[in-house]
Amino acid sequence: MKITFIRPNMLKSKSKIAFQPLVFSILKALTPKNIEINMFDQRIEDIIWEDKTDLIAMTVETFASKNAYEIADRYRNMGIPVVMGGYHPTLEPDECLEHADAVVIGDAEPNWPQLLDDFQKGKLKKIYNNSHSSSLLVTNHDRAIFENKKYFPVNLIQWGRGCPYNCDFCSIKTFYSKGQLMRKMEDVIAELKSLDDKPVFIVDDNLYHNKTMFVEFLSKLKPLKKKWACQISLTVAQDKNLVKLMKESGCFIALVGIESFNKKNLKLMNKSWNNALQDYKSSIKIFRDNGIMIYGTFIFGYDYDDISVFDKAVKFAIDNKFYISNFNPLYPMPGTQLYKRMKESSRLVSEKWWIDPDFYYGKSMFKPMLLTTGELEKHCYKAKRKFNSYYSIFRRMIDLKSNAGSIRNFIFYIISNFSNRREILKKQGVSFGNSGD
Ligand code: B12
Ligand code: SF4
Repeated sequence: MKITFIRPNMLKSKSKIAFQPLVFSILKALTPKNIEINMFDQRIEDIIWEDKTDLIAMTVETFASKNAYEIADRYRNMGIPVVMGGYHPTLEPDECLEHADAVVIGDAEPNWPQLLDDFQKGKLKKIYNNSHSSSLLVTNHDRAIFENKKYFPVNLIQWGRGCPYNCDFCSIKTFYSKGQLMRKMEDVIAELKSLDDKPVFIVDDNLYHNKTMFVEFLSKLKPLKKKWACQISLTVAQDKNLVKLMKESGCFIALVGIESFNKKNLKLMNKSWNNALQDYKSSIKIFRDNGIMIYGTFIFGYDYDDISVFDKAVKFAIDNKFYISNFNPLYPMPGTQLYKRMKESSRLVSEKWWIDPDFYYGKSMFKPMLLTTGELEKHCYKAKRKFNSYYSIFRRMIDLKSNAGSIRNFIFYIISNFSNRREILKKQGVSFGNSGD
C-alpha cells in the first residue's frame, strides 16, 4: 500500500523560502513501516499526477483550501480516495467533506492510526475526532521525509501546542479549545540534540506561558549551543533578565505580534495585555539590545483604524529597526470569535470568502468601520512596499546590536528581506486556487 502526503500551495507560484511541513514528519512516524510513503509539497514542487498511490492525505490551511479542493477533486475523479486534516478541515469539516472521503478533526496522533486501520479494512469513516492528551504527542518525528527537498535551511521543532491567550482573530484557541498540550521538556531537548547544526525555529504559538518552565527550558537549551527563533508575546520583556537568558541560550529572532497601537482595538481583539505594562518601543529595545532581531506583525482594519494608521506603523517598524514586518489586512478566519462578530453584523464581503472566486491575495474580505475595503487593501500593500523598499532595507540594516549584530544575523537579514520583497511583489493581486499545473 502507498500513501501520498500533499501540502497544497496557496497560489500558483513556487516559493524559495518554504519551511518543512512538520505534520508530515509526525504522520510518517505514526505510519507502519510496511506502508510506502511519498510526499508532494506544492509550494516547492509540482505534483506528479501519474505517480501511483492508494490514498491521498492532505494538510489544509484556510488560505490553501481552494487549491486543496481542486487537487482533491482531481484525485477523486481518478478513483483515488482523499483524506484531509489540519486547521481548515477542523474548522470547516462539512465544507471539506464535499471534496474528501474523510476528515480528521484536531491533531493527527489520536486519529491517524485508527484511520489507517479502517482504510485497510475498507471501512473508512467520514469523520475522525478522537480526544487527545499531551502523553500522546509524537516524540520521534521522522524527518527523513524531507530529504532532498528544497526547504529553507532551518529545522522546525515544537514543544507545546495552543496558547493561554484568546485573541479574537486567531485560529489557535478554536483549534486547541481544550487547552495547551505540552511535550515533556526532556523529549524536546533530546530531539534538539539529534538535529543537525541548522538554526532552529521553535514553532510554538507563544513560547512564554509559564515563567518557571520557560527559565528551565532556556537553561537546558544553553549548553546545546543552538541558534534559534521563536514566536513570543511581548510580555516576556517585562522581565529584562528573561530576554537576556533567551539571548544566552541562542535566541536570535523573535516573532512578536504588535497588531495595533490603538488601545480600543486591542481591547476589541482581546489583546489589551499586549501593551499593558510597557510601551512597545522599550520592550522591543530590550530584545535588540540583546542581539535578538524582531519580526513584528501588524493587523489592519479593526474598528478604530483609520487612514492614518498605516504610515504610523511603517515608520515605527523602520525606526525600531524591525528585521521583518507584516502589514496584513485583518482576515476573519472561520471558527474565530471575530468571524462570528463579522457574520452577525453582516460585514463579511462573502461568507466563505476563502473559496470566493473573486478573492485574491491582499484583498480585504470584510467591511471595516472607518475605511473602505478598497482603502484597506491599497494601504496595506503600500505599507508592505514601503517597509520592503531598498531604502528601508538599508536603514534597518544599520543596527549594530541586532540586524547587523553578528555575521549570522546579517546573513539572515539580507536573505529574508530580499526574499520577502520579491514574494510580496509577486503575490499581490494573484487569485487563489488553480492547482498549479
Ligand atoms: C510556523 C508557522 C508558519 C511558517 C511556515 C510553516 C511551514 N511549515 O510552512 C510561516 C511563518 C512562514 C507561516 C506563514 C503563514 N501562516 Co502560519 N503558522 C505557523 C505555526 C505557528 C506553526 C506551524 C507548525 O509547524 N505547526 C506544527 C504542526 C505539527 O501542526 P499542524 O500543521 O497544525 O498539524 C497538526 C494538526 O493540524 C493535524 N494535522 C495537520 N494536517 C494534517 C493532515 C492529516 C492527514 C492529519 C491526519 C492531521 C493533520 O495534526 C498535526 C498534529 O499532530 C501555525 C500555528 C500552529 N500552532 O500550528 C501557524 C498557522 C498555521 N499559520 C497561519 C497563517 C494564517 C499563516 C499565513 C497565511 C499568514 C499570512 N497572513 O501570511 C502564512 C501562509 C504561508 C503559506 N504559504 O502557507 C494560521 C492558519 C489558520 C488557518 N485557519 O488556516 C496558523 C494556525 C496561525 C494562527 N495563529 O492562526 N506560518
Ligand atoms: S497570543 Fe498569539 S497565538 Fe496566542 S491567541 Fe493571541 S495571536 Fe493567537
